[in-house]
Amino acid sequence: MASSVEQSSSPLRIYGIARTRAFRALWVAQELGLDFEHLPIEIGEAGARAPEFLAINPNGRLPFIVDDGFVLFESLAITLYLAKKHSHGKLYPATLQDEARAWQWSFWAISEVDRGVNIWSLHAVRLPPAERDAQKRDAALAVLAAPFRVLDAAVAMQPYLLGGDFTVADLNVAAVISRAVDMDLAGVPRLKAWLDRCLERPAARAALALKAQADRETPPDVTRRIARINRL
Ligand SMILES: N[C@@H](CCC(=O)N[C@@H](CS)C(=O)NCC(=O)O)C(=O)O
Repeated sequence: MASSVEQSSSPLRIYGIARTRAFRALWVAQELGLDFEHLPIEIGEAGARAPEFLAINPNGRLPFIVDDGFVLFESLAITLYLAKKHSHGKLYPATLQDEARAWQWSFWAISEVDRGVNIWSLHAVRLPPAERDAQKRDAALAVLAAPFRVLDAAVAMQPYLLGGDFTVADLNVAAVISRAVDMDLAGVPRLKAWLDRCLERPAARAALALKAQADRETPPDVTRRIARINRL
């Protein structure tokens, strides 16, 4: 059943600091040119797990949105919902089959690559060098090798996942693996070219700038907490 909260002055509120999976919601909102309010709350007790936010999203995780009183959590459900609401037949596919393929790639991204990319980025880039675990980093790369080959092949003969046009399928997969831009992707050159194409879009660049700023402002203690809370 849908939950609802009191109406705010903005039609759409996106909760979550841009360093988190809130980046995905921020990207789609920019892509759609929406009027929205960003509430960059943190993870944990001081943020998403504080009583006032648990009352909206009882999972205590980020992101979540409130859209005209309609509450939604799960980052890729949010992108699919907003794309379908505001761009049916364009960013959101028009046909039943293409819609199903957008779901397919979204579920694929969450189940096949989301955790691996996060573990890799923490232990290759985001934790202080002395605290990075090379075994975890290499194990994550090993897990990602097969799905990355699948993605590389999917964009070998066409510029985007569903064909000639950028859709929410591309946005979801590229957002999930966006931190892979720091990886050596020489072995999957078509994936790399596709990822660059997606992340060079003005809306992606705007959301990436928020993410980069949040990364820069994140103290090491918070990064350690992220690794601990999310068991990465
Ligand atoms: N599958 C969820 C995952 C949400 C999630 O794990 N969010 C992280 C931040 S990126 C979080 O809130 N972690 C802190 C916690 O679990 O307390 C989604 O895609 O929205």
